[in-house]
Amino acid sequence: MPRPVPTTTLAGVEIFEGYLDRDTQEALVSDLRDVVAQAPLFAPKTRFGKEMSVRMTSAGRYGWFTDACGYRYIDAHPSGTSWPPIPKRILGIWRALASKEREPDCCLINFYGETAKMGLHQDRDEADFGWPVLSISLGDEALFRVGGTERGGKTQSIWLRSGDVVVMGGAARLVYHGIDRIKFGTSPLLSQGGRINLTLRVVD
Ligand code: MD6
Ligand code: FE
Repeated sequence: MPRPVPTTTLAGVEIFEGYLDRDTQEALVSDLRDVVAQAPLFAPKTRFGKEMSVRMTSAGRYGWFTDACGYRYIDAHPSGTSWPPIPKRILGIWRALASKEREPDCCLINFYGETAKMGLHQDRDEADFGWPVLSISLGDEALFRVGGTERGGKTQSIWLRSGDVVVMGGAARLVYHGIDRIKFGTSPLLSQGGRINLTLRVVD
């Protein structure tokens, strides 16, 4: 299969709008319920001591974590249990759009409730920026802001919807990006509302 063409490109960030159909989205939610049953969502604190508004957990060899010691990858859930494997269906999306050469080491799962957001950041806790980062949006719409590789540059925004996939690679691997807000209740996928974002990365 040739690689699909992005429907939109924003500062080099590729967006595949509507890439996942509704059945696939539902199957992913079911996969994630199994992951969260083994590795429950938690609300991490940044190194500044502030609790993040998203709740998170991970699957894979590594999970992303933050506390007073800073941002890093850790090899077990904070409870001590190992991170569950990344569901096969998620690896298939990575293979189709990100890389057939290597599988991701981490699938970070972020859950956004009604008031959650994510400040502008770069994904730079990985060893090799030659590998892309892929993200999957499920549930409510979210306003995604993309800037350049320097903080304070001009930014552009796009609404991400359930089933959209984003790939940040090449010259766009280190662009600043964040979620300004979600539009709660805009998707029927999650019965209680909210949004899930999955980010897949090669870590080391
Ligand atoms: C989000 N996304 O969509 C936040 N990071 O909730 C990210 O932080 C992100 O979409 C790296 C690559 C793609 C992304
Ligand atoms: Fe990110």
